[in-house]
Amino acid sequence: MFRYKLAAVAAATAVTAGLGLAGAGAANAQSIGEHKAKPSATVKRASYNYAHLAIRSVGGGNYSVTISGHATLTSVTPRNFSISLYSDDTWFDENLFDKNWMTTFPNGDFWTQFTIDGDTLDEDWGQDEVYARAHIWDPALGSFQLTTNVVTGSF
Ligand SMILES: [Ca+2]
Ligand SMILES: [Ca+2]
Repeated sequence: MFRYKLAAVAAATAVTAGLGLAGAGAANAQSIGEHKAKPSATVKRASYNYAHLAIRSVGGGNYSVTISGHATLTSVTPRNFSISLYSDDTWFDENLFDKNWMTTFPNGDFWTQFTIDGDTLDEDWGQDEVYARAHIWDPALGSFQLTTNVVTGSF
């Protein structure tokens, strides 16, 4: 009973505001509503996206490659995450390796690890520069890419 009365009062107030101060009343109601609908945690989560590449020798001319990061997503769908490794070069960044159809964690974090031979990473005479891109899919945002740091080595 009490709730019904409150709702009726609120509705009457909204109508009065709408009739009396159409512009200001509507704007105030909207900004208050938005403030309540977006807790600060959501805003913080939206403020960072990143991808990180690490490469370490595991012996026998092989290397362990790890790509990790975070993507701010509206929702997580299966197979929403792929990666590509590239050589960092002056004229043409060659695609060295792909790993497709992985899925991010529910919070948008992602992580993948694989072992690759040094010949694949040996993209230059002398020193090699390798980076990765994470390809992310979101049903509302579409597809986007996050580029990692460049790892330098003699692979
Ligand atoms: Ca290079
Ligand atoms: Ca090389």
